[in-house]
Amino acid sequence: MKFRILAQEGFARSASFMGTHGQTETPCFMPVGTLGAVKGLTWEQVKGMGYSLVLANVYHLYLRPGLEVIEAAGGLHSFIGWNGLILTDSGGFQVFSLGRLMKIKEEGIEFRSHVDGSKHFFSPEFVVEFEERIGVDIGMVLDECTPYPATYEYAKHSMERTLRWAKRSIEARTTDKTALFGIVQGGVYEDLRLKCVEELVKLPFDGFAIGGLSVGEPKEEMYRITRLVAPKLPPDKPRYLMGVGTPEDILEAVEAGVDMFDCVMPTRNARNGTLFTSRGKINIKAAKYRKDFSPPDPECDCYTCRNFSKAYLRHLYASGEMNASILNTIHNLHFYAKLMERIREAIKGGYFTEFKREFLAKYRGG
Ligand code: PRF
Ligand code: ZN
Repeated sequence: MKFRILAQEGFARSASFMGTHGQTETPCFMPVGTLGAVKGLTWEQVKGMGYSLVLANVYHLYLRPGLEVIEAAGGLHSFIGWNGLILTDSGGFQVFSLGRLMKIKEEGIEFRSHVDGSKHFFSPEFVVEFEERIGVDIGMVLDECTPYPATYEYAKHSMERTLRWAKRSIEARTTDKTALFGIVQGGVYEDLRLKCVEELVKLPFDGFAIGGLSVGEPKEEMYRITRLVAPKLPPDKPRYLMGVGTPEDILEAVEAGVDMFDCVMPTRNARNGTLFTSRGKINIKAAKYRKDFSPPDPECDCYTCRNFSKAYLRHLYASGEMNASILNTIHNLHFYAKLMERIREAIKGGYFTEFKREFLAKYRGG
């Protein structure tokens, strides 16, 4: 793994990340392909938008199709037919949100599958082994995403356990083909966050993530913790803000020094008929679009905006056509790709602050 800073403006930076299966420029957004697919799109379309790093999930892939099938296929890349970079989240977060969590023990987490109710156990060592065996470019360690709200005592114990798991994850490593990222927890408590950073950066991780945010806390809390934590992480390693976010969130976090993002929002919203445009979000279901033959975003040059009107997309949605999901997803992921590209250009050109202000004025102004 190689990470090279290309330009910097304040805390914001643009860099190039090189992994086992290719290269990406940061700040970047990772489309969510939890089960080994970005819903509604082919990899050719994903690549065509400029994405070269996607996200998948250990929890889901472990349950279905399972390690045996992925290994027999020759690893995750060959199994899913994607030749770019892959990052897998460790599954801890998904166990908490999806599966029926049974018990968090010092040894690991016990849970029941959301698929068939069967019992399973994840240890930090097993997660690292799984990520190495399926051959992903970046693996995330097993952590506990502290819920919001949480008492100081709970957040402290949970953060300390996440730290002990981080140490065990580092010791479980057997290859540098899979880069390993540590995760900062600590809830909304500044001293816990700082303590977690202090201990975590002593370990030889290839990058660091900020977890436990965007879990229901007010935006200002999320920005406060991001602005506190990001600049304290090693400047020569990538920084990843997990599960974030809206275009506004991304701009705020880039300004604080974050390099990588993932979020279900552009893909999930697309399937619900919500489109991101340069003048804010629109809902394609709205009656006012019945005879609106203009594209979703006149400033967008994606396949959807070049060829189809809001009236047609509304009709597809109302009729339950699968092309509604596909065309909306193409637009939203293109919008996010373009946003990240403009952010990188702005940092390199030294005008990120102005870009942020102008983008938000228009986006919020409608
Ligand atoms: N931990 C992990 N994955 C995550 C999170 C976390 O805290 C979040 C929180 N926004 C999203 N995905 N492992
Ligand atoms: Zn478009």
